[in-house]
Amino acid sequence: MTQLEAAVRAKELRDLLNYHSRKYYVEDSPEIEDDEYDKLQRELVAIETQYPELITPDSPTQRVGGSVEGMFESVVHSVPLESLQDAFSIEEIRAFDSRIRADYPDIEYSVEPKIDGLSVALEYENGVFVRGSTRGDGNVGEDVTANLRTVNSIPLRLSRDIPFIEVRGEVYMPRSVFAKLVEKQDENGEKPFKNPRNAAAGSLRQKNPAVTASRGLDIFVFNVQRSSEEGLTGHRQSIEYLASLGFKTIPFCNKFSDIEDVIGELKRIGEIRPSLPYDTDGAVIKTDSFAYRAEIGSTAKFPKWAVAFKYPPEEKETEITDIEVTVGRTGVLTPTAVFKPVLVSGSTVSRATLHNQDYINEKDIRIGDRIIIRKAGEIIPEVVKVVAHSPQSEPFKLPEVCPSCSARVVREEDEAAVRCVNPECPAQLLRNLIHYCSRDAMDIEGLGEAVLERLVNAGLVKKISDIYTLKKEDFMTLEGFKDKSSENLVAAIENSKANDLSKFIFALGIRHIGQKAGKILADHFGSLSALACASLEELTDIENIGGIMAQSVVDFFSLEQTKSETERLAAFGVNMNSLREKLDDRFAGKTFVLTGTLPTYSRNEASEIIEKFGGKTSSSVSKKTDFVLAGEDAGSKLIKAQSLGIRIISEAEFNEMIGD
Ligand code: 0OX
Repeated sequence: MTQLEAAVRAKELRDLLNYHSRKYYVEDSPEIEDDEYDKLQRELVAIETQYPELITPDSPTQRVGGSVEGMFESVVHSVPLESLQDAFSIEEIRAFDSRIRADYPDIEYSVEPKIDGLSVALEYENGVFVRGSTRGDGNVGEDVTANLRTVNSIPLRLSRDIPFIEVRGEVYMPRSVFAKLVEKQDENGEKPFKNPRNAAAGSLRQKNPAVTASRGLDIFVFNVQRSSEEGLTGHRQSIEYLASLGFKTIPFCNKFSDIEDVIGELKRIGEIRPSLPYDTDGAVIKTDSFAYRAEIGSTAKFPKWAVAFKYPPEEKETEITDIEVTVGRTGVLTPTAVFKPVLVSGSTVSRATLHNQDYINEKDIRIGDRIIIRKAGEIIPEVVKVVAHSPQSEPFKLPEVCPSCSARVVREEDEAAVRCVNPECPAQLLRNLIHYCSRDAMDIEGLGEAVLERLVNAGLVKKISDIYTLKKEDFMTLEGFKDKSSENLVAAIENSKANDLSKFIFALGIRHIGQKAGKILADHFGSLSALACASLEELTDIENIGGIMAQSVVDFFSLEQTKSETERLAAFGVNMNSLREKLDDRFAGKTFVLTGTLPTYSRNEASEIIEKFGGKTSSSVSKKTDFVLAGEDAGSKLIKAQSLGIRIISEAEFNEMIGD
């Protein structure tokens, strides 16, 4: 393809992808299947990789990129993002109407939900998204363009290339996304976000846009702040105009002239609120006519032509009957309050997570307490506060031993979670087994999640070392296994015994000890027995082994279960000594970055060779990179290396360097 042909096709693909992205994310009415979309996207990526000069800021391939260094830049809003005065009763709404109606008897109001997220301003030049900022104090916000670009429902290009427009919208995290995020945070022992609003705020202020991209944020646009196009006379009309430009606009925005109808609409929105997939913290009543808005004006703080009606949060009182503690797949102990069932925000609830010990302490939650319950984000039951302790109650403490395996639990510094780190803990067994057998660990081909799950369910594997007791006949009892496949598996298990110590250390699944740390520890200690009796000081003295890693190693090897399990593994013949030979130091002080698919080496194989010659590998290209070893389909790393003038080598050149 010539560059000209590529440019034409790239433009065609961008328009197509932008159109389908709008159909999917904004209008919720996709016209093509996901894999068709992916195919188009891949074609565009291929063209842009070959001709990086063809990349445009509105390209759908450019949603994630460019991390923020230091502070976010300030943005002065040329039209302030005003806030709203609140009303907590219908009387206040009637009073608001009376004040306006005295001067404007033919007043019309639009009513829309008030989305509980963060206000942002989005600026477009010639139809292309150029800047996005937070509301801040209404006059000065922060430039979060790179993060807003990752929000799929924000168009990178409008449906018409109008010279200039700035709009305002509310970025939010859908409730379902929030629920999954909190579950993951609990599982990882991180402090969970309190509600979808905080989660959205935290996600929008990330320094790395890839993190924001993973957070599933969404937006509703509800205002034209300023525009090079004129002629809009009212709010409802402007919402339709915004939708025609490709924005996802605020839903349920209706116009009424009678205040009783406005009140009816407030009731209606109040009823559907619990079932909406996002949080709302009220409904906004706005004077629809822009001419009237200008006449009515604003106070120093708020527009006088609008008001936010706040719905009272639904809260119920009940009694905690128990606090249950469960162990998750990552070993975190999670307490859950069990209480007498109550109906809140449309459904009956009887349990609420208490997250961790700090959360329990902060609210002093105990068994037998009278408590107030509400739904955070209208979906997740939450203990708001304790009304009264029962007379004989005592502060609740998480158990000191794992409820699943009775091993002593640990709480790491700076962590909210208490964890069971016993490798044999049944609650974590499957996860540990999957990790142990995985490619970068003991690399037992054929022992993947599905087979391991069946072995565990059949009672054939109760701990990692049981893998080495498995015989051909054991596999034959599982459905789908024949003579040959069973023999292959037994052989793969046998082969794994000869792995290098670094792989074995990584395979043990010690928290915070990844592949790289596994190698460092193997190189330093040379044997598992030496590592097992290393002190905290000895560990922290090693370059690249931090305090958290060191403590984790010490905790792991102090468990009785670790001792018996590693002894059993050694008895089965699993190698526990370092086999890594250092060839020579030709790559000493050199850093390599691997990208794309190499013709013959896997990434791990290439990294191992580099390390055997004393070099290092890194996952990102920077000025410190010495070589980028690039294979087929190399993407952004290759482009970055080119722009930094870093030497790019092929596998063939690499082989020459190592004297293959
Ligand atoms: C919302 C929301 C916020 C425009 C002028 C004053 C307030 N959170 O959903 N603000 C406004 O209106 C601005 N409308 C909304 N729907």
